Order: sequence, then C-alpha cells, then structure tokens
Amino acid sequence: MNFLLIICDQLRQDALGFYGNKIIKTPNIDNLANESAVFTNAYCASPLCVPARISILTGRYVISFAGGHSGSGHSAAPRLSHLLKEAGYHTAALGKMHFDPCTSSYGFDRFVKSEDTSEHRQYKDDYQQYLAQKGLFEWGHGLDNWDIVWTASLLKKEDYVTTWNGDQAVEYLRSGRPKDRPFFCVCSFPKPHPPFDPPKPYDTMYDPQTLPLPKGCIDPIENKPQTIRQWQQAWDFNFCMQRRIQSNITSHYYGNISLIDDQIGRITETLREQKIYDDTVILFLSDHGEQLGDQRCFMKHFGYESSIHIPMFIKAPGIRPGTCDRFVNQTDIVPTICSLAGISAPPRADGLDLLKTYSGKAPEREYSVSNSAAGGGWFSIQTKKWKYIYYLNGGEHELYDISNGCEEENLARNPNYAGQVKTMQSALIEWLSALQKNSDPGAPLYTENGKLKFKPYNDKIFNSIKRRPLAHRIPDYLT
Ligand SMILES: [Ca+2]
Repeated sequence: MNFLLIICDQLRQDALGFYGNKIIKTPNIDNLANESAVFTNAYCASPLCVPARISILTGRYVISFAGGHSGSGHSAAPRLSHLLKEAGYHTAALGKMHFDPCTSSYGFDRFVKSEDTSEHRQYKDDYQQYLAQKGLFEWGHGLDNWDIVWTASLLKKEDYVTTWNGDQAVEYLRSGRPKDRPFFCVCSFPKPHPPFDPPKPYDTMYDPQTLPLPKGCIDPIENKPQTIRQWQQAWDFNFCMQRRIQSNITSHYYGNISLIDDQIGRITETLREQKIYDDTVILFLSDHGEQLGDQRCFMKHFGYESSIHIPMFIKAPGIRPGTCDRFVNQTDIVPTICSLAGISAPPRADGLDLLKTYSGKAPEREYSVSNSAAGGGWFSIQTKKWKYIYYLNGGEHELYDISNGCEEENLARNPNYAGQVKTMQSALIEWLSALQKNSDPGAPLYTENGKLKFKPYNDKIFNSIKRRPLAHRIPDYLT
C-alpha cells in the first residue's frame, strides 16, 4: 500500500466545492472527497506554515517540544518519513516543506523543493533553478508572499509553481519511484498562499464583480482584544477591506485553488494510468486557512475559523465514503498512516487514528485546541457551539457562539456569559495540564498554580512587523 499526502498552503475549508462552496470549481478534489472519509470539523494544530508542518509529520503539538514555537526541540523527533523509510518505503518530499534547517532531508529519499520565502530560497530550491535555467523570475510583478493585493503572474501556466508541483508528482509516480517497493510521497503545494497571482487564464476565471465574499463575519473592532486591533493596524488591513480589493483578492485566491485542482486531476489520472490508484491511500489537507477579510483580517496567525478550520479527508482501500463531524487535527496524520502501514506510532504522539475516529472506535474529543506564537501567543479552545480564545499578551480573551460557523460577537465582556468563559478556561487549563505532563523537558509551561499564565500587555511586539510602505508595493492599477 502506498501513501500520498497532499498538502495545500493557506486553503480555508469553505473554499472547496465539496465543503459547500457553490462558486469555486474544484471538480477533481470533489471527486476524490466523494470517495473518502471527509472530516467536517478538522482544525490545524497551529495556523502557521512551519509549526503546522511539524505537527503533520511528528504527530505532536509544537508546544510539547523543548522551547516550543521558538525552540528547535522538535528537530530530533522522528518524522513520519523516518518511520516509513525504516519500514521499507521509498520516501519523497515534493514541493513546499519549510523544514528547519531547510536543507535537512528529515528521512526523505527524494527531495525536490519549491519553497516560497526568500529565507528558504537562499539556497536556490529546485523550482528556482528550473526558472533560472529558462531565464524566468517568479515574482517579476514585484509582489512577495506577504503582499495582500492581487495580480496575474507574469509566468505562463506551464512555468507557474503549482503546475511545476504537479509535474514533479506526475514524474515521480511514473518514473521517479522504485517500482519494487511502496512509497510515501508528500506533494505539497505552496498555494493558494499570497501573492494572489494565478497565471492566465485563472486570473479571470472568477468575476470579482459578482463574486460573493467569504462569510463576512465581522465583529465590531471595539469588541476585539488589543492584540487583534494592533495587528490589524500594523498590517494596514483596513486598506485591503475596500470592496474592490477584497473581491479581487478573493477571485484570484479562487483561481489559484482551481489551478491546484487541475493538478490533482493530473495526479489521480497518473495513479490510474500506473494502476496504483486503488492501492494508494490519499490524504488531503491544508496547513491552515486564509481570513480573506473575515474579522477585518487577512492571512492567518490567529484562532478564528477562517484561519484554523481546514479541509481534511482520506481515501483508503476498504473505507466507506462519507462524512464525520468529530474533531480531528493535524496531529492525527502520523497515527493514521502508521496504523495503515502496520507499524508502531511513536510512543509520544498527541493524535488519534483518523479511521478509528471515523468508525467511532476512538474516543471522541470534547474540545479542539489550536495555538500559535503570533501576537505574543494565544490558545483557542472550542466545542461545536462555543469558542474561547486566550491571549497570553495581557491575558485578554474572546468568547463566541460559533453555531453558524463563524465568530459574530465577542461575548467575553458580557457579564451574562461569565460562567461560559469560566467553563472554557477550566477546559483549557485541563487540556494544557494533560499535554504538559506528557511534554519534553524544557517545553514551555502555560499554566501556573492551576491558572492560565499572564503577561502584562506589551504593545511593542508589533513594532517588528516591518512592512514596506504600501504605496511602494501596490500595483499601478490600485493607485
Ligand atoms: Ca502556510
């Protein structure tokens, strides 16, 4: 049995047809989902590229390692690639990996990369070498991966990174893999992460004039914690909230997703051509979502649904297709694949086997927890009705009724909900205590004397967001 792990970057759950989006065209992903166990309540462990990917390959929350988000305690932990390589699988990493350090192979036999940041491409990844040989430059339009405006790529579709990723997967499945043993292949698309720059004709595939905007859940700014208000200001998100900008960003975001969908179609066709489709487990997910203007925010980083609610489904031999609304997250990938491969999962893993969750044989999680170090650090904990977010910077918090799928009004300051705040805080403390008991020595502690830790509010932490002045980076059509 082979394993193909497909990861998209910054793909929110509601931007796929199968998950209910009536506008976007993702027929190949939808077909795959129709044959899969689909998880409707899948969340990322941490809505940032690097920690999410550490959780996917180690099965652990990053805060369980020495140093947490800011340490390198995770680097010695076995990856899924190490375990499967040792069990005789050929292991391939194709696309965006964001390993730390970036040149480390982490147990992968084949290593063909397309990273999307200047730090990660200093060593000239394989995609950059491909472009250089053709005399091309990826970001000739002048935008980079933190610019929240839109444009069309100057590259043709066949040279664009998403197509190149598809080429690598097809080539690997046809001739790159040894045919005498099974494989574990991670096919990781760096899109639809900004810049929102699909190549033609994907840049005009969705009409921004008629495109309904995402959920549009916008809690008044005065209800937000200081951390979020300063974050919005530091990134100048209000500029991007102009209707014309927001709808064009969304249409180009969707175009990039449809291009990924085309590549998924090529990959599944190649699996069939190679007569290994039925014998290959396909697990599809994203590392985190994209706000697209919800909560007057773009990108990810924090605990809102648009950032942490992700698509996740698995097609495996003998699995009855259907949906499951139990909470699952990225730490579940390692135990699931280990179980299907018939090998032992690492003794220290936070996840549960997805297929046992799907069949009702695993214990059901009452809460889903995400966190990151953004804005001084925060935790979100939720049930299917309530979401509570705690900010370490200043000890601020938010409480939402998320029954309708997004955060509409912060109820944490309303005395009528003090009991619910207390309940969610206690659940978070209990969750953290359980995790901390099982964490490595030197892992950060977030509770003290049975209470959540508190730091006086520090408004200086946002000074490090060094943005180029907006006027210098916006394309001419916006001026
Ligand atoms: Ca990412």
